[in-house]
Amino acid sequence: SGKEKWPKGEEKVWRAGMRSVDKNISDVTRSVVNHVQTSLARQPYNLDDFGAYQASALSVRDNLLVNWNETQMNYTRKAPKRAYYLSLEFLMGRTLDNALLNLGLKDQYKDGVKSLGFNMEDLLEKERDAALGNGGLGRLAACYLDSSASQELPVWGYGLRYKYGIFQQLISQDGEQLEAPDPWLENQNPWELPRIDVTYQIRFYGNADRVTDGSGRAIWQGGQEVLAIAYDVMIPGYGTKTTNNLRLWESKPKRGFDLNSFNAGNYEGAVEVSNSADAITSVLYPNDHTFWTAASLADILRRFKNTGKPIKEFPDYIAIQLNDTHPTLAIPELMRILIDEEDLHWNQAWHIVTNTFFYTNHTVLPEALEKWPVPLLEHVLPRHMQIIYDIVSAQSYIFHRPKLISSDRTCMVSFPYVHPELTADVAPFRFFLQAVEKKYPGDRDRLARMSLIEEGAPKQVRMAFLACVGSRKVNGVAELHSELVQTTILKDFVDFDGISKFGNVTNGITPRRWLDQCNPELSALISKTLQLSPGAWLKELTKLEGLLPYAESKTFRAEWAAIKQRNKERLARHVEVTLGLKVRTDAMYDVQIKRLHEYKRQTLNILGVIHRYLTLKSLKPAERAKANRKVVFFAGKAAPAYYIAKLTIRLIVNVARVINADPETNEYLQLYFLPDYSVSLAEVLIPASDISQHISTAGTEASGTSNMKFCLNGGLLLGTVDGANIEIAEEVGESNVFFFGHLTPAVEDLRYQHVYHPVPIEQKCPALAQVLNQISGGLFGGDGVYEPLLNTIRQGDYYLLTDDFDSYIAALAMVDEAYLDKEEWIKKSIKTTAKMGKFSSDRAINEYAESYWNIEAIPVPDGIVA
Ligand code: 73E
Repeated sequence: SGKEKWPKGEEKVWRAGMRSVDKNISDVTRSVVNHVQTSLARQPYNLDDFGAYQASALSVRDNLLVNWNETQMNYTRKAPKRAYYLSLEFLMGRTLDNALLNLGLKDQYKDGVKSLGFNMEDLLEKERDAALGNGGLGRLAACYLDSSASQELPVWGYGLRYKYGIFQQLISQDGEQLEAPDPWLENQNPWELPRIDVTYQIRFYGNADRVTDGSGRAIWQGGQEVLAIAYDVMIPGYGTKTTNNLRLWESKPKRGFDLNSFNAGNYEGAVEVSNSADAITSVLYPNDHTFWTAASLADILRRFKNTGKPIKEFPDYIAIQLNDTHPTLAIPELMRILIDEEDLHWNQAWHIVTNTFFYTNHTVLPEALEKWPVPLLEHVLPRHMQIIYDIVSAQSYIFHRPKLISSDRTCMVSFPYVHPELTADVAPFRFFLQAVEKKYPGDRDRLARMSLIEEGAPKQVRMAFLACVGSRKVNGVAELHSELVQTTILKDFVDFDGISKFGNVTNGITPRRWLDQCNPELSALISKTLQLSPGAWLKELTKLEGLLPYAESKTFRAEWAAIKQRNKERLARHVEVTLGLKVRTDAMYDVQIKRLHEYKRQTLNILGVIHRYLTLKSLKPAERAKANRKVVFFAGKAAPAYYIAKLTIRLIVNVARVINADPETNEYLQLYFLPDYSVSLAEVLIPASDISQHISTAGTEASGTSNMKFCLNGGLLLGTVDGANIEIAEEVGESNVFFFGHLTPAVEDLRYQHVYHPVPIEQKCPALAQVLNQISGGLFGGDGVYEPLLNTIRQGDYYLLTDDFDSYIAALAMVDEAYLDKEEWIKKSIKTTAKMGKFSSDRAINEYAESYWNIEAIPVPDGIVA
């Protein structure tokens, strides 16, 4: 009829697609048309971009499913050792483009949707990010899934199917962060498969009564049960059939279950949850945590039992990686299953557990180390708390077993956490504790320091200690960080267990998403230059070294620079479309994008911007005209309750308003805070950057992973000697990075000086004092609102801004100077990309597979797996 409009007039193709046997139509086109008709029940006319995206996604999903089924069948048949990655966060971002890349179907689908009147790039933009995480830790999990599948490793992820992703960030008139919910599932999610056949019942509350037969068992009953339902997300490997699984759990009330009181949980009020500064939001609800760890373990156990192997072989077939302490309750949960349900002896169970789990620590910041109140655990998970008490006791027993033989069995010592009902089998440790005391006479501090349970009101379980004693190995995420783990927070455990339990796996990033997908032009130039197919270097990233000689080629440098320029223009277009702001593209792009946190020192950056602004203002026009033109970008979310972080955002936004409106300087300096930072926004920002900032106080940023992403895309690094910055500099050469600031060993002493020998800022750092005074004086408005933020620097200055400011400004000046020599700069950029091979998550995941999990690649054979 007259009103019905076929998309861009491609009526013939649509009609052919609808007749399923037309030979002139590609399979892709036919499949998309078919999904429009059947899955979406829509008519081709008036189909919008979103509908076309949905149909394309469902069509791609069909391809994934074939591979997914074959992969799982192959695993079942071969029954290899498998690894499971337990993480509370998976920051997946968008899927369609990644799935097409990994399947090798990008061109087919681009052409397919084009023949139906659509542009693939527009369709990709219709997908919502899966933002089930906060930042680096969750994105790391996503990169590791990509690499596991690409390396054909039998690895599954387990996590939670949150109804809402991380909040959407809005910026108010005043420049304040506002939070809106992210109902990401609202439009249905074509990438998940509900598995109503895979469900488990998970218990909470109730009573756990020890059986007095000396077996260590207990009977846990009563309380309430909640249903865990599995949703599977397919994880395709790049250039391989292997398609792994990410299983996310949804909770559903059992009939008669009062979900409201479950969620509101009176336990919340029962104990004050300590989340000082709420720095990194870990929501300390043990019901969430156990609910999914328990479901995951039940699922893992069921799969293991299907192989028919005896339970004692569990660790030969299963490795479980704990992504930080959030899933640590898996340790007492597996103990519970083995003792109470599988009838194993306590020691046998402990042997299995401590050979199954592996723990990755992601932070040494004391306020971010999880502690759970004992009364809360006792209430919600009485049996788990009992087991934790038993571990506390057995911990010392196991550590000191050799000495037990000679210990004198007559005298009982009182140890703070000997459970009175401890079973006979575990009891020997009581005698042994005397030996501990003998070994460290008077060193009750050590016992208290190492106990899984911290004294206080209330007592709290130290989750990092529990994860450590319950795991076979413990690792940090960059060399410096791993060393700090071993010499600070877990030092006593290194003394007890020996250093061989502790290791390092430096983080990595997937070059598929973080180069090929986000920077297609650069990827194409690299393939052309190396004369390799993308697959040949994207899976062997050290091949990038082949670019080094081309740094000397003027034509290559020109191509390299032109791509950077077009990426700046792409970013500028994005800012114009989304925010209506015009960004100049003939300038250096300086980017800092990450969660807002005092230790990451976005404040140092904004104070540096203000300093630059004041300096520009003080110059005569002729002098100013010589200045390097620069656009500074910030993006990042602050935890909703993190007051100082939110103030920092407010300051950045209001400084931007003043600076961008100043006709005297805005040719030389522009500043933007891009709201609602996400994986997808990072994909536009990173390829456009000339320089990015990673400027944490030395010793505070465990690794950082965006530093790797920028460098891989030819952006240079301005940073402190911290986290993975150090290893990046080792690879690319110190002459190609801009380092500044005090080093980790100096930090403690500097903090001491701040407290005991404070020097007024005017004296210590006049340039900084001037900047602070301008803010206080109202140059950026705010009527004094910034004082609490400024006072963190004036008083105490825990993150050492007053110590590092001058060297920071000097480093920025060196960046400007280096940028003046464009050809040299591009050389640095090329050399940086060329030396980033180490930071592929393929390398990292292979280290876990070989040195931790002891698993091997299980390729899916050609042909149908029977
Ligand atoms: O340095 C980053 C690191 O690159 C670190 O801060 C981050 O993990 C990244 C990946 O290893 C991290 N996130 C958390 N702790 N460290 C965290 C803690 C509690 C809740 C959520 C995230």
